[in-house]
Amino acid sequence: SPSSYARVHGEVSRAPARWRRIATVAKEELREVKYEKSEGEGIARITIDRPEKRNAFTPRTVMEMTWCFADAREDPAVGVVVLRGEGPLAFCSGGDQSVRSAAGGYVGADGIPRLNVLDLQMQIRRLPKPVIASVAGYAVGGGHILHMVCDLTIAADNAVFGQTGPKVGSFDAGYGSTQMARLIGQKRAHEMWFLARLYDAQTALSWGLVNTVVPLDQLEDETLVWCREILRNSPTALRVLKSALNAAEDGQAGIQQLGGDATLLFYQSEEGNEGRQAYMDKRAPDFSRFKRLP
Ligand code: S0N
Repeated sequence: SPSSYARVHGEVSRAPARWRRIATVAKEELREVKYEKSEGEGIARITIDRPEKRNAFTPRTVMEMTWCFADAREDPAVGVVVLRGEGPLAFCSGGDQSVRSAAGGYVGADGIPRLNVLDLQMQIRRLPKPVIASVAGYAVGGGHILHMVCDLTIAADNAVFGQTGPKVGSFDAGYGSTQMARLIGQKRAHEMWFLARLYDAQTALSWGLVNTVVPLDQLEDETLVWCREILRNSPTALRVLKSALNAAEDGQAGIQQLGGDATLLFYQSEEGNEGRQAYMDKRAPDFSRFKRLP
């Protein structure tokens, strides 16, 4: 007999679905972001390109950044990624308030409200290559959070940092709060969010919010030097260290990332391959030659 739910709502259809196969997922042209790779060097550079809005991001800007970060991740020639804003006035001023809607997010051309910058934050954290924020001018609101989720921040001496959320009716209770408290401590994180003040580059440096401060005209050169120094180092060591440094904060997802790195290394070992080879040869694996180290 039908359930009480079915009596009220009717039976749920069990008809087969009509599947439409999507053979390609076309990437669109970049309109709000510039994406570059340094020839023969392994540096990818993503530039938010809306200087007239102090590089505020729309859902489209975030999508474009997501595509670029995905490309940088997949390209084995890329060893380090730089995120920056176009022009000297702003790294990023957060979500574009002119497209924020009461419907629950920022609305793009398709009319759908999104908070997709949260996915971008996770993508940066989980990208197994160093990501450097190169900050000139304002890094405020969601733009401030973007620099915080990057692995390193190089600031120009004109950089200005802060959260405006409580003034403009927004907040980030995710990384924007937890990562900030990890970086600068609970008291300062409370101050930064509660008072919504702006802080200069030297204050940010003294708080541990950025790694170094350089004159504005040296920002690009200094960022390149840091990239090149990193690129000399072991990519596997960098990958595992990034996972390890993020693991506790990221909980199970952090352990998954670190665990995935362990699997990746194990798959490259003779011991790991003995198991696979034995399965393929239809024989019992012989692990007797592998040491059980203390
Ligand atoms: C950056 C500021 C301090 C720069 O001041 P300055 O140099 O005096 O320039 P302005 O004349 O103010 O600005 C120049 C033009 O740019 C426009 N503009 C600047 N910022 C934005 C913006 N964020 N949105 C839309 N337009 C912006 C100005 O309007 C101006 O245009 P014209 O010339 O046409 O008048 C100063 O500009 C400033 O304070 N900006 C606003 C900063 C801000 O409040 N940002 C939003 C904060 N909130 C978020 O970012 C939340 C986003 C987020 O990360 C998040 C996280 C978790 C969950 C949800 C979210 C979420 O997405 O909401």
